[in-house]
Amino acid sequence: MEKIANYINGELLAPVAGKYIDNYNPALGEVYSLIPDSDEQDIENAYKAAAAAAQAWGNTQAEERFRILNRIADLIDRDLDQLAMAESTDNGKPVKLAKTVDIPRASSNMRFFATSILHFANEAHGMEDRGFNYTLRQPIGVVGCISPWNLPLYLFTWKIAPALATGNAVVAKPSEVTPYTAYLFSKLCIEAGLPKGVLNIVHGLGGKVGSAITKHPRIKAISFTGGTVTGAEIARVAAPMFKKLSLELGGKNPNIIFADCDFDKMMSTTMRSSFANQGQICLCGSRIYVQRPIYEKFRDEFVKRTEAMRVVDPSDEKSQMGAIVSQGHIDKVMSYIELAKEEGGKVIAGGTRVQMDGKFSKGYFMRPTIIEGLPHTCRTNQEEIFGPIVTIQPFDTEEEALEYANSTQYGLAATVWTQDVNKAHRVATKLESGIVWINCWLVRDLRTPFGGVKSSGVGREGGFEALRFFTEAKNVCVNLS
Ligand code: TXE
Repeated sequence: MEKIANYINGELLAPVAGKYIDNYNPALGEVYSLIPDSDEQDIENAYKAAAAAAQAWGNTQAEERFRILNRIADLIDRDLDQLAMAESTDNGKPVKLAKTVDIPRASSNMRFFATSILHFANEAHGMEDRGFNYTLRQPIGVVGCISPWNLPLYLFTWKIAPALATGNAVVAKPSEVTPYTAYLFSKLCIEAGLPKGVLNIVHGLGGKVGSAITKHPRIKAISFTGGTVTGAEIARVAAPMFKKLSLELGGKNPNIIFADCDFDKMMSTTMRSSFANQGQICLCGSRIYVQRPIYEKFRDEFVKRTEAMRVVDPSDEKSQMGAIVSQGHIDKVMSYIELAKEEGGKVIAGGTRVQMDGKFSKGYFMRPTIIEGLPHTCRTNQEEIFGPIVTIQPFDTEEEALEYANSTQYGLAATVWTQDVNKAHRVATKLESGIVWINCWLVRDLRTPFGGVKSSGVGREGGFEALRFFTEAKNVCVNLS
C-alpha cells in the first residue's frame, strides 16, 4: 500500500511517530493509500525548517520568486492528466471536472501570484516641506495554511501561492480526506528548485496537526478554508495569540431567478451551480428562489434535467456526478433528505443512494436531489448540507426574495438572474454576501476580493487582498524640516 510522505525541509519524510491513517477512494469505498498520522513533533520540525528558510526567502528578489513559482505552474501544466486522475481518485469527483477546473486553476493560482508580486507596489505620503512617509510591506515570516477536501489542489495552491510570493515560509496542512495531490505537488516543488524549508507540507488529522499549526506560538498568521465550526475553533485558539486570520468558511447560497431572466442560459448554469463537484463547493447555489410566473416551467425543466444526470464511474469522461467524498459525509448529506421530509418537504428528484455494481458497489454514490415545499426558515434551508441537494421555492416580490436570501447565518455568495439592469444592481447591493454573480456563476477573476460575511468567514483572499494579508505594513516617516 502506497505511503504518502510529509514534505519537510525539502525532503519527503515519514511521520516521526511512524503512524499512518487510511486514505479511501470514494468511488470504490476502499483504502488505496496511507496518510502520515503526523503529530506536534512533525509540526515542530516543519516550523524549524520554515524558520531557517524564512529570512533568505524573504530577501530573495521578487523576480527569482516569480521564476520558481512560475516554474511550478509549468510543471502542473505538464502533469495535468496525472494530477487530474489523482484528484478524481482521491475526492470522487469526475475526472473531467478535475481536468477542466481543479488542476488548471491550481496552475493559474501559482502563475497569477508569481506575476502579481512583480506589480505589488507600496504607498508613500508626502508632508510638504516637513518630510514624507513610505510604507514597507514585509513578509510576516512563517505562516500556516490549512485547506479542505472539496477542491484539494485548487484551494491548497490558492493559499500557498500568495504566501510564498510575498516571501513567507509556509507550514501547510491539506485535508486528511484528500491529501494525494498535495503530495504530488511537493514533488513538483522539489523539481522546480524551491529552496528547502520554504514550503513544508505536513499530513494528518485536523484536530492534531491542524491545531498544532494554529496554536504554534511562532506561526504568526493562519489562512484557513473549511467548515464554520472549525473556523470558530481556530479563531478561539488563534485570536488571543494575536495572529492574523483569514477564514473562508461555509455557505448556504441563494440563487434568485426572476421571471424576466434568460431562461435557457439560467437553466444550464443552474444545473452547474446546483450540482457541480457533487454540490461540494462552498459557492454552490443550494437555495433556489424562482419568481412565481415561471416557477412551474422552471421546476419541470429542472427536474427533467436533474433526473437525466449520469452518476457513473468518475474516471468515465461521461460522468456528470461522481462519488461523495467519504462515508461520513454521504451519511451526513443523506440525513438531510430525511430531515427535509420531516420538515414537510417533498422530494421531486433524486433522494436516494445509487447502488453501483462491480468494483463500484461499495462507492459513495447518490442521486442529485431537488426538494420543494419547505419554508425558508427550516433547518434544511438554514444549514449547510454541502452535497447534491437543493431546495426550490417560489416568490412574488423583490423584497420577498431578498428576505429569503438574507435569512441565514451565512453570507458567502449569491446568484441573480434578471435582464433588468436596475433590478440586478439594486438586488446586488442589498444581498448580504461577499460575492454576487449576475446572470452567471463561478466566473472568477483572481484579482477580485474573495470571501464572505457573517458566518461565512473573516477577511478576503484574491489579488492584492491576499498579498496584503501575507505581509505586515510598516510606515516609515522621514523628517526633512
Ligand atoms: O472541513 P473541516 P471538512 C464545510 C462543509 C463540510 C464541513 C466540514 O459543510 O461538511 O465544512 O468539512 C482541518 N484546527 N466545508 O471536514 O473539518 C482539516 O484537517 C485546525 C466548506 O473538510 O473544516 C482540514 O484540513 N485545523 C468549505 C481543514 O481543517 C483543523 C470546504 C478543513 O476541515 C481542525 C470544505 C482544527 N481543530 C468543507 N479541524 C468551504 N468553505 O469551501 C479540522 N481541521
